Amino acid sequence: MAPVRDFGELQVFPAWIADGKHGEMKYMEARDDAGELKRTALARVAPWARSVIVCAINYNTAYPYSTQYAQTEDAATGWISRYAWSREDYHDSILRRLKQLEEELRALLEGAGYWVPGTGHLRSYVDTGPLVERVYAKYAGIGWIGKNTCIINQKIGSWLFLGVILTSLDFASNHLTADLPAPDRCGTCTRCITACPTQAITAPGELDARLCISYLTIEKRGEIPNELRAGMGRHIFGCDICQDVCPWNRKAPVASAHEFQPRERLVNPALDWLAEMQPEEFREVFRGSPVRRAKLSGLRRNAVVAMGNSSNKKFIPTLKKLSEDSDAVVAEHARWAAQRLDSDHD
Ligand code: B12
Ligand code: SF4
Ligand code: SF4
Repeated sequence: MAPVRDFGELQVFPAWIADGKHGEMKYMEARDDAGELKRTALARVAPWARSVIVCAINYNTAYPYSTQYAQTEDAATGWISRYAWSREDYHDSILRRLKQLEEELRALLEGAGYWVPGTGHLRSYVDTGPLVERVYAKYAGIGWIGKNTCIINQKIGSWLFLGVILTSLDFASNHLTADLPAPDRCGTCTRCITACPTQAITAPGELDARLCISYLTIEKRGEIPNELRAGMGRHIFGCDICQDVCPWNRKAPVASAHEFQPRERLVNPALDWLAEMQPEEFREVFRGSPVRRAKLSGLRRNAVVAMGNSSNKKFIPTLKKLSEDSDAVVAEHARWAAQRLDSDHD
């Protein structure tokens, strides 16, 4: 639980937007009637809000990390990030859990005489609320904001989804007098910064989304800038590297929830399968999956770039064929990839 406050970290956000570090994620720029960025204007956008209940759930599953696969695999496969191979889109599964919690809380408070039906508010969000979730997670005591910008819990690590319930109840007014927020335990470690293939972590805790593989593979539409393609390696959707290398994830517990378990074939999937996927199969394989956000065109584009980065010359005939694809973006990336493999020396 965190109180609604103008936390110092929130001042980073407007500068981040002004510098254009959000790239093409226009929804991050949403403003209220006064022209303030909605995500840092909670007190104005929801003037009734007094406290934020922040929930975190572990989505780790018992599969090796991408950094381990990269050393052992035969370069014919790619990487769909740990959060996205799940059976259900986390937005749906977390929101369902939050709504259930809302109901239970309402009933509990009503029973105790703290809630009069028809008054007060409880409103749940996953990603889309008028707030920067990680800042509230920090002040709710869930963890510290690591140098990789992720919330890290000392016992669980960072494989966490966050969800928030805004409430008009003043649960948290004295809350910050407790041992919160959690102390920063990154210390002198800089593993995530060093391991990031595209140097997207430009300073401890600061990320330029335009350089981040997660942004490039999930949010970026159309062409991926030429100079960033090689750094994407064999990532198809999202990126886990800055969390894979984090010492706090070395012993991360595994979640048992069914919805976070991988869909068949999505752990380290075959690149040619994805690059040549047709709309019908896309709909079938990714029904209700977060991967749908990239759309078929984006997924195929990413798979083609990964083939180009694979050093696997077996892909050249497929890439030459895809160079003539009716999807102009796929075709252009396939030409780039074929050329890259052609010029690779054995
Ligand atoms: C846009 C977005 C992205 C963008 C931008 C990421 C980013 N770091 O900003 C992209 C597409 C790249 C992305 C990637 C990922 N995302 Co994302 N993303 C979001 C979203 C919707 C908004 C984040 C945001 O506001 N960014 C703007 C920046 C400025 O804010 P911030 O990084 O949170 O930074 C705050 C603090 O770090 C602090 N701060 C920043 N710099 C500094 C510097 C100093 C010195 C200090 C003291 C503080 C400080 O102030 C900032 C706020 O003003 C949130 C959900 C939400 N509504 O909050 C999910 C969210 C952050 N993402 C999440 C996840 C899981 C991921 C990925 C792991 C997915 C993947 N595997 O590919 C990666 C991780 C990449 C990474 N290292 O961050 C989770 C994070 C869970 C966690 N444990 O932290 C969230 C909370 C979604 C959720 N509901 O669970 N994401
Ligand atoms: S998600 Fe990948 S590309 Fe983005 S900051 Fe982390 S390591 Fe770098
Ligand atoms: S890898 Fe090291 S510096 Fe990066 S978030 Fe983890 S502990 Fe912090």
